[in-house]
Amino acid sequence: MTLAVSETVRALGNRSEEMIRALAEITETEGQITRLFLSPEHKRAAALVSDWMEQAGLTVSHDAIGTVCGILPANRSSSNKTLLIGSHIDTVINAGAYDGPFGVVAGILAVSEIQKRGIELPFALEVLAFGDEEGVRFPSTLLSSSAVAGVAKPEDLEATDADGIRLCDALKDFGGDPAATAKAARDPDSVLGYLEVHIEQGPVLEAERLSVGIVTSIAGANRYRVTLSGMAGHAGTVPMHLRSDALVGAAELICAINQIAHEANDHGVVATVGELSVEPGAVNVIPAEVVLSLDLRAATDEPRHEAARAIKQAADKIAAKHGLSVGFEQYHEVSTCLCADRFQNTAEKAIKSLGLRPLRLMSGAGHDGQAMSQLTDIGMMFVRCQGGISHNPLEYVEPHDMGLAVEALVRWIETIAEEERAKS
Ligand code: HGY
Ligand code: MN
Ligand code: MN
Repeated sequence: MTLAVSETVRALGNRSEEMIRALAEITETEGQITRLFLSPEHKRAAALVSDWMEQAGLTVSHDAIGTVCGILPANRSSSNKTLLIGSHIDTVINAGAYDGPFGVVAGILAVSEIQKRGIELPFALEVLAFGDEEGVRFPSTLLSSSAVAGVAKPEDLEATDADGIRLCDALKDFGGDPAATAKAARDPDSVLGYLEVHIEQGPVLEAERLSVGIVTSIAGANRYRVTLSGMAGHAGTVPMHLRSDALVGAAELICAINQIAHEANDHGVVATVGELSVEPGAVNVIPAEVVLSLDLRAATDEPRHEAARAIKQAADKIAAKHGLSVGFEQYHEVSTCLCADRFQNTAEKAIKSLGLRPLRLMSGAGHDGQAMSQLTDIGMMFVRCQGGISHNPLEYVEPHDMGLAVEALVRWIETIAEEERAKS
């Protein structure tokens, strides 16, 4: 890498870190990062991202579901197509600073660099900052990107959060327009593709001592709400063999889920119970009802379906043993999603032009690309994160790696432009 390039990479990395830190300040809870969909914090983050997009020379708009869109028209338009670049600005609870935001920051900085360098593109560029990728506030996920992809369903807007607030009402308060979400959908013929730069959220790049990598596919996933219902009773008077204790059943089910995933680990099956509620939740009352969340994923679809079947069979056995009823409400399913060869290959060229080894790897984490793949071809590039830690305040990305990822994104876009010009 020449001195000039490494100077540019350093500056891009430092600017990325400044922008990441500015976004990290916007949180509902002092001392941690929590920024949920359609919250006041989401609104403030969207306003900050809009400012950055305007400073980068983009024409900014907000779609009906709150996505911030910044367009750079083609300067020599031989096609009426737009290359979309995006990621999300919502977070999990007590999150890291980079999961999502870095993809938006990288897109803005890359588009700014392309203009600074006078790079001519035969297509327009548009940076998108999605507000509902994590799906933590409402039982939905990938809703903003699904709206852009034209696959969001009206019933998705009826979901309610833990306070009983309907998504459509929260969207109105946010300044969005539930009745117009269909208008957020893009015409597939107007889109060249969708690129996303994201932290790896896993240990591979660090183990391979690489700053960036090329994503081959994104693991499919199911999300469920599982309800076990038993019988409330007096903790002092009901003998153990006469109880229908929903929490004991839930505890056995959680261990069974864990065991099933361990046994199918060769297929990349992972299962997580992240939420649990107990009713009535009193020290001297036998638990009557437990609701737990289940997040189930695998490298390919069949092992995930197989694990789901095994978990439901185990649940039925445990429910029968404890005199409980058990119900699985699936509220999300997305199949394994492939990144287009043309975007993997152009990403490889871009990474090689930086003198870096181009490693290809799958993503166990979900991304907006899963929704966007229903609109257009997608490509993803990963950047190394320390210890592979994510969904954790310890999440950290070296500024140098961020600078390299932004420079790689600029070259990725240039390589795609060369390919497009060669076609015409
Ligand atoms: O859950 C995921 O994989 C993503 O972080 N939303
Ligand atoms: Mn993410
Ligand atoms: Mn995430």
